[in-house]
Amino acid sequence: MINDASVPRPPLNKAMPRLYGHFLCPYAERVRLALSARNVKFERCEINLKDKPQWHQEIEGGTIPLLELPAGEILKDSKVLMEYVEETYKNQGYSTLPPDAKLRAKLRMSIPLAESLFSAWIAVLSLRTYSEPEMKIFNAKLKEIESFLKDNSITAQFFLGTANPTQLDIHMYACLSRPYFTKNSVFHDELFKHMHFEECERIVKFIKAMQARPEFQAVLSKEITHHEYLKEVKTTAPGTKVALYLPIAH
Ligand SMILES: N[C@@H](CCC(=O)N[C@@H](CS)C(=O)NCC(=O)O)C(=O)O
Repeated sequence: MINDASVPRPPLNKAMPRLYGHFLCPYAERVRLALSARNVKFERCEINLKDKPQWHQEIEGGTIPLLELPAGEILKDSKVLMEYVEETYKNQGYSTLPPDAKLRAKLRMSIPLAESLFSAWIAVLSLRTYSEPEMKIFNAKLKEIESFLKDNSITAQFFLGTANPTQLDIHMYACLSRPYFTKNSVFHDELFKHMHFEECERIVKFIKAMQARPEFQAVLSKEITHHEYLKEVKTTAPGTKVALYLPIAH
């Protein structure tokens, strides 16, 4: 845990890869899920993005997630890292890519849909309070994703109808869970009540299915952490960004 700027860089872990991230970061969570799908043992190193050490700022501009390999190379960017994990640990866990090339193309074509929902959510949260135009855009995206699930998933659980989650599920989860975490949070009345999750039973089922996967239990971002963060966000001015801080409940 890198709680503040004074913490020195930990020595290289020669036994396993180390993932620099943060409990709340949706990009780091994607990588943790991809590693867990492939049953990879890795070390977690959570960094306080509000008070970054110099050494972290010097690696790839102080972003997360970063994957430090046992030989010392550092890889960055969640999509790149997910692909790296998929290709490097072929013989363990399960693949997060469907075997059919057309389905893989569809998966890659559909990631922007998850990202557009996330952007719509950031616009909603940044206002701190209900605003019809932003919420309309968010709910339209939610509906589009619900229709995608209806049209593509026979099991009505994962996005491409697969038995195990794919990279699309991982992207979708990271983007859908954040707005869903406003349920029972300080933004419940202000925001959650205006989100049309009650009309999106497939999405809710999907979120719960991801949260129930045994291989993800140790690495999923927790509700308690999001609720604490949202409390902090509520005390700040609209439009300001609250850096992912430490320590935080987890
Ligand atoms: N494209 C990058 C985006 C990663 C990203 O935006 N990470 C945020 C944290 S969630 C970050 O490092 N922000 C730098 C900061 O807050 O100082 C990826 O997919 O990994």
